Amino acid sequence: MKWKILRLSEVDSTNEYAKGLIPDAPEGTVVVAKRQTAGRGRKGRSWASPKGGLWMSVLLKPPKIDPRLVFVGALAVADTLGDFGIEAWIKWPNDVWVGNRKISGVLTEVKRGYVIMGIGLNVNNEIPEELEGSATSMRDILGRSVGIEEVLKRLLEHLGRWYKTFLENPYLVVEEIRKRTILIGKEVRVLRDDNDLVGRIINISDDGSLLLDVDGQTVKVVYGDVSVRINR
Ligand code: BT5
Repeated sequence: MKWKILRLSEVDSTNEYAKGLIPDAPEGTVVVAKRQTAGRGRKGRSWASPKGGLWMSVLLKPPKIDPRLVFVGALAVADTLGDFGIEAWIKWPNDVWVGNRKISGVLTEVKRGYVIMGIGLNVNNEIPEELEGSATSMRDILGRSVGIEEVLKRLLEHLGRWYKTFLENPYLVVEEIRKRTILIGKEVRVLRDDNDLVGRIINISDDGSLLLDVDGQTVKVVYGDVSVRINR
């Protein structure tokens, strides 16, 4: 993939900005901002985006829209962290965690055949007080600041590689997600709009959905606006 990087010092949300570039911008356009004033997670949740973090969105134009594309972002982040000696795991469907703290989240949105893939990764930024205990950054883990340009470069390399794999065979991406989620076999609570589900994760199916054992019944949870909490 040939990336074309647009750099902004401040923006409301790189996803919104990238969306505004459709349909004129080519696939591979990357919007990076030093700071977001209205960074978003799923369902309008807010995403803390102070200076020092990596906040970016990438425009992709896959042959068809496939929710498993979000895994491509999560795998690329996990591999980037690995390059810096940080061992990360993926929490289905869109989070990257180090130990029991979230370090990154991926938000994919769709517009006119494009996928806007937003990635937020805590690099050297401060973690806001309300997220202390549940979030971490590369700097917190390594005990030193990290060159953000190096992080971006590696992330785009891994993203290009995983996207290529995805286009060739999306099952390989799901297979890798299975290996890197420590949730399989765990009791979880799946938070949904209508009703929560409590069960044990059996597996992630080939189509990317979560297979849950709820009182002996297999329930399929599709990628969407669900959050998974380990039920302790
Ligand atoms: C996500 O949503 O994890 C997707 C986050 C995507 C952010 C990127 S940054 C570039 C691009 N532009 C945007 O506007 N967004 C994308 P979700 O699964 O809904 O998780 C949101 C939850 O994560 C929040 O409710 C907080 O609990 C937590 N959170 C917020 N900011 C965080 C941070 N900086 N680090 C770790 N956790 C955070």
